[in-house]
This record gives sequence, C-alpha cells and structure tokens, in this order.
Amino acid sequence: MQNKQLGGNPLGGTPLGGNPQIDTHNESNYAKHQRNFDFVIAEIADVQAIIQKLVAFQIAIPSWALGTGGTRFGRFSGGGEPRNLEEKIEDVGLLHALNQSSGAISLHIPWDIPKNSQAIRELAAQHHLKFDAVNSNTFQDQAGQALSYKFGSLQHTNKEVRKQAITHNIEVIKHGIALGSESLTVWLSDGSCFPGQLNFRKAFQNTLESLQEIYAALPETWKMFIEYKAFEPNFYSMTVGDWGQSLLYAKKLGEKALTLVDLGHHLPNANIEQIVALLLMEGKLAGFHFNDSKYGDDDLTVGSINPYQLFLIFNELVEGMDARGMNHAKDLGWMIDASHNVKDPLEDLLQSVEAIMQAYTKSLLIDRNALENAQNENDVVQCQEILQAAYQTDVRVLVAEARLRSGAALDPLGLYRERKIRQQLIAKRGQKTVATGL
Ligand code: RM4
Ligand code: MN
Ligand code: MN
Repeated sequence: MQNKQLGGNPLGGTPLGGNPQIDTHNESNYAKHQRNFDFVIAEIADVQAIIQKLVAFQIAIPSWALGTGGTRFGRFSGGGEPRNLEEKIEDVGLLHALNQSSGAISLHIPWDIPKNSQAIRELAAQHHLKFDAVNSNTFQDQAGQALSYKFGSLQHTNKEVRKQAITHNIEVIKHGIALGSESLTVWLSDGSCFPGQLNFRKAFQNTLESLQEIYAALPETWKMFIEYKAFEPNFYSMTVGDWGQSLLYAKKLGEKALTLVDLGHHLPNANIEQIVALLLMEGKLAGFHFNDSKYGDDDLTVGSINPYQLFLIFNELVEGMDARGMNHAKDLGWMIDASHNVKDPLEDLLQSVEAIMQAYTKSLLIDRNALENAQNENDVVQCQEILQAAYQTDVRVLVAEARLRSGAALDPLGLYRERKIRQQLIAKRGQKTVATGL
C-alpha cells in the first residue's frame, strides 16, 4: 500500500477527504454499512439533522494523553510515543483523519511549550487542527523554579509564590494567544492535607485575588475555565473542591470566568447531570473534561465504566443548550482528559471519541415533547421508558454515517489496526520514547 507520509501522517493523503487508505477502507465496508443505515433510519425521525450535528461536533484532544499515562508506581511505555510537540500534533492529526471529530488539541504548559508558535500553528493547520484551551501547571515544581508549590500556588501564604504562579498563568495566556487559543483552563491542586493546616477563608481570598490578576490579563475574546476537583493530591481540603466553589470564583471574577466539569473530579455517586443542568441554567458552564472512573480521578476511557451516566449528562446538556439557543458544537468546550497505563493511547482516544459521539447521538434521539409531557403528568414510569428508548438504540451506524460524510473512516479503530499504525510509529520514533505529561 502506498504511504506518502504527508505531514508526518502514516495514513498519507490529507486529513480532509481524498485519503487513499480511508477511501479503500470505506469502499470495502460500504455495503454492510449501507444495509445497517437503511435499517436504522426507517425508525428515526430527523435523521439528516442529527447527522449534521454529529458532523459538526468536535472533541479536543489533550497533548498529555498521547503517551502512556504513568501512575506513581510505574510507567510502561507502549512504544512510538510522540517525542515532541510536533509529533503530538501529528498524532492528533492522525486521529482527526480517522474520525474527523478530533479537530483540536489542548496544550499543557510547560509540558508542551511551542518553540516556534508560527511553525506549530502551520503544522496544526496542515492537519486541520485548532488550538483549544491552554492549561497552566502550578501543581508541579519545574526545574530551575525559584519557589516551590509544595504548599499551594495561587492560595499560598507567601505572596511571592502567588506572584510566581500568576506570572506563569499569564505566560500561558501569551502562548495561547500566539497559537490562536481562546481560553485558559486553570486546575489547581491547592488545598491542605491535614486539619488546621490552612485557613480556608484566607486560602479562598488569596486564590480569588490571584485569579483576578490572571483574569485581568485575558484578551477580550478569551474565557477562563475554572476546574474543580474533590480530592487528590490534597486529601483534607481542596481550594477549588467542587462546583459550588468554582462557581463562586467564576461569579466573583466576571463574565469570562466559567466552571469546567471534569467527570472524574467528584465524590462517588455525585449527580453530575444535575450539576451540569444548573451550571447551564446560570450560563456558567465552560465545558467538559471527559473520562470515566470507578473510584476517583481514574482517567479511564470515556464510556468504559458508566456509559449510561454519560448519556444522562448529554441529556441535560442538549436540553439545557437548546433551552438557551446554544450551538452544541461551538458554545461549550469539549475535551477528553484521560490517560492511563495499559492501552495504546491512540486506540484509547478513538474509543473515547466514539463513546462521546454515541452518548451525544442517543441524547438527540430523546423524544423531548413526550418527556416534557410525562414529567408534567408525573408519569415517572413513562419518563424512564422515554430515556431508555433512546439509550437502548444502537446508534453506531449513525455515527459512522457522519464520519463517512466528512471523509473519515467508517471504522477508525479497525483501520488503525489494519494499517498497523502503532508499528509504523514505533519504526519511526523508536520503542523507548516517552511523551511529556503525567
Ligand atoms: C488534573 C486535571 C487537569 C489536568 C491534570 C493533568 O487532575 O484533570 O485538568 O490538566 O490533571
Ligand atoms: Mn481535567
Ligand atoms: Mn483529573
């Protein structure tokens, strides 16, 4: 098979259509796909409108998810990991060529500082990628850093430490401006590990004042996403520990500040769908970090543990966004935040994107009028039937049809394996490469 390696993409061709390997793959899978599609559309109203929404929907890929995630006990590289930012962009370009739903990359600074922003922008554009939110990092000390974040960053009792963390965030905004990003995500590990360690009120006020300085450096069109997390690495208190605290900061900061929901950052059994509904109602939902979890911030593949919860979240998202006349694809930030030890990261990301697309599709199938009527009648049984009817529908063929129409592969994971892409990456980059990140 011809492999032109255009733009470093092992699939060859350009990501948007005209890709010989994708075309061949789609031709050989087309007949089966069409049979399934004809069967499913007979049952579904507004199929064309749904497919258009799926085509438009894009999920950003974090630059730190392209290597094998480590735990504090070990890290087992899978081989062929991207060695630099350029190769990370190539990997996301590859994902996007395969599914046409991963059209953006989110950078974590300083893990991925662009040396030449213009060249990086051009490379991303070749792969039809945009730059999503930039992420600051004040949860680790970097080599040569003057002051330590051991006892927090924006909350720190020492003004000099706070100043250093503020300066870092402003630097991150500058990198983002150079790349064409339009939002800054702030996730803080600040908090305390033991009772009495921290004055909660002062920690909040210091954090707020620090965030205010960062907020003041945001360009006009930018947003600040404030991500919360219930515990870890601090195990007694987190200074942005839940959506209430995040919302409090966001309200005090102003219009550009919004709350970011990471699915793995709640206490067990939290009703995330209700949180989402209320944040949307307040116009304060920034967007998502998708992943799945069984216990905590597990960062497992989206949909691998609790796909029904993901569907219920999308139910609230679609209902709430439609109520506010929002554009599903553009008005919230959609990003994956997952990374772990045992899967090929690219396969993992293909699975995550697919799970998100399926949950979104199912939520578009919910009979909204019938649900509203059943809710008004307090017909609880019927409410459940309506949700389940959408959830139990096999929508894989609709997601595949959207891919087909946008020039992506009918079966991205199948094609990735068929073409032995990981082996190609190992041949090019080596077996023992280690991507920057966690
Ligand atoms: C945190 C949080 C942030 C991510 C870091 C790597 O738990 O989810 O979003 O940037 O991990
Ligand atoms: Mn996150
Ligand atoms: Mn996390």
